[in-house]
Amino acid sequence: MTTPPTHPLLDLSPEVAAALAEGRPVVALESTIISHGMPWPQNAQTALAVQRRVREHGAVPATIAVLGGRFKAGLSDDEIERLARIGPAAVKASRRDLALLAARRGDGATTVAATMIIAALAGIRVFATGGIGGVHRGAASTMDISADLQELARTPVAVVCAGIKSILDLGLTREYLETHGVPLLGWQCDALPAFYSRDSGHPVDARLADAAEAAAVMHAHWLIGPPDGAHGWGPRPAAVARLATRAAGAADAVGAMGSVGAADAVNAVNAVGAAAFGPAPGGGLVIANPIPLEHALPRERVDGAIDQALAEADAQGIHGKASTPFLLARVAELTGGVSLAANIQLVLDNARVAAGIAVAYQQRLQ
Ligand code: PSU
Ligand code: MN
Repeated sequence: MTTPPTHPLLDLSPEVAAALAEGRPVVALESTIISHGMPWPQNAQTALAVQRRVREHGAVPATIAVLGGRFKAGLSDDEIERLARIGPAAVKASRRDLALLAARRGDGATTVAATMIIAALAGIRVFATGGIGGVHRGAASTMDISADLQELARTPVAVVCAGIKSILDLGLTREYLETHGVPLLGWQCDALPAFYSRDSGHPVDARLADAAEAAAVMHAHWLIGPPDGAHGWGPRPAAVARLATRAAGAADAVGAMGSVGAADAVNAVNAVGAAAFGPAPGGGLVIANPIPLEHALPRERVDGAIDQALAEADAQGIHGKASTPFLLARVAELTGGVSLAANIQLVLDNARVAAGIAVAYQQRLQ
């Protein structure tokens, strides 16, 4: 088996590189949640605890950031602590920032969008976070729509989150995802969770029963999605190499006999696709996992803080990339420690669910 070249901008930690090469499950983790999503020192503690949770559930964590212009998948504890200490002074890096950071050898904490890009370049298909960006309230006039949504439309990564925070317009966010063909799936739930609370009053597209079903949907989504050779520069998983070998066998059979069984034909088509394009072309999926019941906050408790934070942002003319971090920080201040504690618990639970899905997806590829 020849190992394809890794991407020129990508650095995998030795642990992540080994896991990917051996076809073991890996879960990507973002770093804007560390720098801009939580205060020091809870941000560093949470980032490390999330990594432990991923390991406890059978996968290898790959925390992602840009350091010295390099796209890092897998950070050391020291690198995580450095980002956590810098906090909001770190560059919040979304898709449009990546090329500049690379060219100028800068450091950046990656948003959901940028983390998806780097995960996909590495060949990582599952990603756990807290909340994704979305369509902001008032977007009809501000046009403030998170680049996370466009990334979900184009980049083949399943994002496990606690739904969508109600600083955003949940109805419009659902419409946007629908337009762009992004499945919005509930993890053992029918209602779209709203981050601190388990039910936003909006539905998901479908309920997932378990990790095997999530893996089956991901697999099918990426068989349907248009092939894109740019994704998957990481070490080629052994499973893909095996599929390619099977495809070669099936092709030989066609040559020798002039015909082939249906199962072999399907395997051959899948394997040729997988071998040529990496295992997973197509766009992303959202898997929304409600905050554990015992940590959920009543909606009324958070709504007042959100309304006040939105009014303050408006009065202070806060917009663009500053908007989401401002709202997150203000809601956290206004609700005291309660929302931060809930935030930590939901991220940990998303890490558990994502690890299970990564294990099931990898088994599916074998
Ligand atoms: N929502 C949260 N917590 C977060 C974020 C969003 O509940 O930490 C962060 C994520 O990194 C997300 C980013 O990708 O904010 C979205 O920023 P923007 O709306 O500027 O795209
Ligand atoms: Mn925005």
